[in-house]
Order: sequence, then C-alpha cells, then structure tokens
Amino acid sequence: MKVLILNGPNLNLLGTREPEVYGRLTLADIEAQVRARAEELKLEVDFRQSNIEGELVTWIQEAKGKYQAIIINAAAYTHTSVALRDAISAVGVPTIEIHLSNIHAREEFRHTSLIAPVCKGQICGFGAKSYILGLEASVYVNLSLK
Ligand code: CA2
Repeated sequence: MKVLILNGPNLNLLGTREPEVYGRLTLADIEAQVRARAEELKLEVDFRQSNIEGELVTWIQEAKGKYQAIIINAAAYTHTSVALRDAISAVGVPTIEIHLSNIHAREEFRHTSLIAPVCKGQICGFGAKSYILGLEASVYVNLSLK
C-alpha cells in the first residue's frame, strides 16, 4: 500500500522557531519517524513539503490510481484553501487531515478547516505523533471504511 504525505507552507521551518507550539523536531526528524513506522506497517511512503498551494493541488490530483491514502498537514492553507478542498474532493483518494498542534485550542481563525469536510477524519494536537497516528489511520480507512 502506498501513502502520500503532504506538508504545507512553513513546515520546512520546524525545529527552528516556535518550539513551544510545534516542538523541537525538524520536518526531516518527523519524516524519519514516519519512515520507521511505515516500515513496520509495510507501507510505502512519499513524504513531500511545499510552500506553493498549486503544487500541493497538483500532487493531490496526481495521487489518483497511485496512492491508497493521502495524509495532509496543509498548515495555514487548512484555513484558507478552497483549491485544496476541491482537489481532495475531486480525486477521491481517502485523505486524513493532520496537525501538530490542537488547532481547536488556538486562535479562532484556526478552528475552521476548509478541508475537514472532505477528509475521512482529522488528527491534531499530538505533535509529531499526529503523523504516526495518521499513518495508522491510513491503514484503517483502507481496511474498514471502503
Ligand atoms: O499544527 C499544525 O500542524 C499546523 O498545521 C501548523 C501551521 C498552522 O498554520 C496551522 O494552523 C496548524 C503552521 C506551520 C508553520 O510552522 C512553523 C514552524 C516553525 C516556525 C514557524 C512556523
């Protein structure tokens, strides 16, 4: 089973600033943890980051027929992007929304996710473990929610 893991804008800065909100791990550290768990689960993962909305949209479109699940931390685009929502909805690949922080416990503008209604579910607030939980959920949605 192949899983596409997408990371949105500024997540390339992880580990350099705001450790009290996002932790001290870099995105490369998180990727290493994800790859270790993926090996145990016998999953093949592609792990990508972009600061460009359109690039994320293109990667979602291209996932059809290639990946059995998408895990996305859309970062700030979570709260703004109709384009990402439409792409997830159009492509029909089961998608899991994840966040490092608990977006519901933060500023009001982070409480709304435009992508949540077209995702299978949302995992937030567990730091880097949100990625691992997302990986496990990707197995689950392919087993029992098809
Ligand atoms: O908690 C999350 O994973 C977020 O998706 C992170 C986004 C934020 O806009 C969402 O509301 C919640 C921000 C990612 C930017 O990360 C930074 C890392 C270090 C320094 C500055 C930003």
